[in-house]
Amino acid sequence: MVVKEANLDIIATRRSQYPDNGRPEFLLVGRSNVGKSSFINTILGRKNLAYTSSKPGKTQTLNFYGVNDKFYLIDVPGYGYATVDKNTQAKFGMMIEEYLEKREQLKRVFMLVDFRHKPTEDDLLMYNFLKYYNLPVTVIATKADKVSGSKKEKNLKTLLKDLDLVIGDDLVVFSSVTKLGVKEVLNKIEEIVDVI
Ligand SMILES: Nc1nc2c(ncn2[C@@H]2O[C@H](COP(=O)(O)OP(=O)(O)O)[C@@H](O)[C@H]2O)c(=O)[nH]1
Ligand SMILES: [Mg+2]
Repeated sequence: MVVKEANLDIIATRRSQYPDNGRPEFLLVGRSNVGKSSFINTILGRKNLAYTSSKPGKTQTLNFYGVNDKFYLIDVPGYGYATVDKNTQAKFGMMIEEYLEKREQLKRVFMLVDFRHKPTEDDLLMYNFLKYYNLPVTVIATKADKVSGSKKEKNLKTLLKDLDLVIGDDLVVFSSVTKLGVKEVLNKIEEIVDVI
């Protein structure tokens, strides 16, 4: 797939604000700093489309990035599973549940985890939460460039064992620095978008 066009089309907090053109959607979830914005910029081949920063942001919104007038990638900036206060967490929970509950356009979730570490309690909770909604998941193991050769296999084993993926779910080892995994992700998206 060649990314010809990519724009931040819609910023939403409520269902009434979501796009209504029926295009397939892919949601990104993951702790703050895991590399969600970098993932968007990298797979779309844009330097600064999605805002990246080492500081978690404050606004909790669903950001719909329209690609080639064919599908949306959705980023949820400013959310760190456990790092925000209870009130913010509750608001986020409602926003994401409102979205997940009934969204036929949602075709697959990209769940980002840090390849350098064991999945956190929050990562495991999020995976189970997504399974509760029966959503197909591709786990993206980010920052692979920071994992040395000898550790790669060990970390991969730990991830697969701890997450215990259901049939149909899969995992892509990814790096925004070396672009490892970019083609694999784009092919996955293309496969889904093209059959619709
Ligand atoms: N080495 C390396 N750093 C990364 C990678 N992806 C993201 N980062 C860095 O991790 C930090 C957080 O990334 P960001 O995309 O803003 O994470 P977000 O909060 O999940 O959107 C930034 O300093 C990025 O440059 C990667 O694949 N490799
Ligand atoms: Mg971000």
